[in-house]
Amino acid sequence: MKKGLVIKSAGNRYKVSDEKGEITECLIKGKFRVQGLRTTNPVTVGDNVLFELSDDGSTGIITGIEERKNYIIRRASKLSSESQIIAANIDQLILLASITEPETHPEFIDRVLVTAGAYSVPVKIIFNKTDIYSEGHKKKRDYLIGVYSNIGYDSYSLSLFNDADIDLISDLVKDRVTLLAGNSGVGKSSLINKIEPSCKIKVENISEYHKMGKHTTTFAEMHALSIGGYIIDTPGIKGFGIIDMEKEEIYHFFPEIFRASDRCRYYNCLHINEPGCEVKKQLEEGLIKEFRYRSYLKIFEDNNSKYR
Ligand SMILES: Nc1nc2c(ncn2[C@@H]2O[C@H](COP(=O)(O)OP(=O)(O)OP(=O)(O)O)[C@@H](O)[C@H]2O)c(=O)[nH]1
Ligand SMILES: [Mg+2]
Ligand SMILES: [Zn+2]
Repeated sequence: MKKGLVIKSAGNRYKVSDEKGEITECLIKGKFRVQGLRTTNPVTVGDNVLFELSDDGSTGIITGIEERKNYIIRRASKLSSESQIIAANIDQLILLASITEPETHPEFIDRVLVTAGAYSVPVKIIFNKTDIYSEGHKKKRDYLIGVYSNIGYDSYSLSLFNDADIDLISDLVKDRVTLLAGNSGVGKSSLINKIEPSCKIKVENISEYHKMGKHTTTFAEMHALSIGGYIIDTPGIKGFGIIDMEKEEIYHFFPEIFRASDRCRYYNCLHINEPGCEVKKQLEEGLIKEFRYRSYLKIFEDNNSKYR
């Protein structure tokens, strides 16, 4: 019996790295269900597992999984109630975003923030590709960074094509397990290649992305960093949805709405159209931003209709 860390999952095959960093291709024995979750993948990247080597030592079978510190999941598909665990045992999530090529919609950012908040994973937001920003793009970036910083999220702006900016990223990821998220084409794989040039992850030219991005990365994969730590590259997360969240809970993960909710007239105010709602008041005063409130409503409505 050996102990290892799952560094890649593709279908029912897993790559497991042992203490020495030796990698074994593993399958799972039987069916095991973890923590009563209905998931399409019982084992995920970042899991600490027990495995047995085959007689010739070339492959392995995963026989057990250690309790997770945390994990992030998404719905397996729009129609399915099953979920897919993206990664486990994460120290932080870095949300890579861009104002252009491709644009990251604030609602996408907010969904990621809510999901990470719900699973107690700290988030940092990085706007990438500043080298191609117009003055208008820069204004928009400054606005968003202002809003998100005020709420309490560490937010940065850089270009992966600028070497000095790579040092900043190294500082952020060193000695930590980082889940890298962001819509397709923002530069997640490029970022890992910059920090760990030996990785050579496939990166597609942006012109090939047909505007919306085409998901060059299809499975989550964990990369060991020589500076210490790991980065998990994920497919440009679509349907990064919030699963199993009560609708009364959603605003808890919009920190500025949560703070305001203290002063709503009703303790169970959902900030939709209740009288004496402090959130609505702060919205009118511009203290809470329209786009954030819209994201809240969207997630609230989705949660009401599709999710349950
Ligand atoms: N101009 C500019 N282009 C960048 C920058 N960073 C990455 N790119 C380009 O953006 C394109 C997409 O990069 P990827 O690293 O494949 O993006 P990804 O986020 O991994 O995409 P998926 O795997 O589809 O989720 C590539 O052509 C990169 O060269 C940057 O700072 N500036
Ligand atoms: Mg990629
Ligand atoms: Zn309210």
